[in-house]
Amino acid sequence: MKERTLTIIKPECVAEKHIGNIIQRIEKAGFEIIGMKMVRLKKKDAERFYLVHKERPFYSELVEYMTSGKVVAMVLEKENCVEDFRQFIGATDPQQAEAGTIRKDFGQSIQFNCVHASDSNENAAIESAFFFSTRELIECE
Ligand code: FUP
Repeated sequence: MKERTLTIIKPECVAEKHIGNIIQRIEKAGFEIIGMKMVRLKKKDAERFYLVHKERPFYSELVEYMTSGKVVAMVLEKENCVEDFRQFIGATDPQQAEAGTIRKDFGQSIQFNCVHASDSNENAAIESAFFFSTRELIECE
């Protein structure tokens, strides 16, 4: 069955003009883009998006970073999408990421790790609704 995931191309990656490269790799890997938008997150939005990390020491830095520039949010669709996309982007820390993954090739550090990806189907639905209304997502089926 097809699943969806939410990904974000993060500020440093947008600033370094990697949007095109990353989208090309995502498409070539078989993920269908069914929603896409560029936004500059407000502080309260980033705080809400990363609320699960509120108690972690890096929370305020993460919020500051994610509001520091434009980001590109996308909803992707594919069989086994959530797990496959996390494999495809590589480990959270780019230094630990496997060769050929997006984070390995474009990430700079555990914070500047170039893309976000949902970690479960449940979070994919929540995160997708954070950025997109239902009518903004293309029905592929
Ligand atoms: P991931 O699901 O791979 O994005 O990783 P986590 O849920 O563990 O972390 C969420 C975000 O917090 C990461 F994208 C980067 C950030 N982070 C830090 O900035 N510092 C850390 O030490 C760990 C994570």
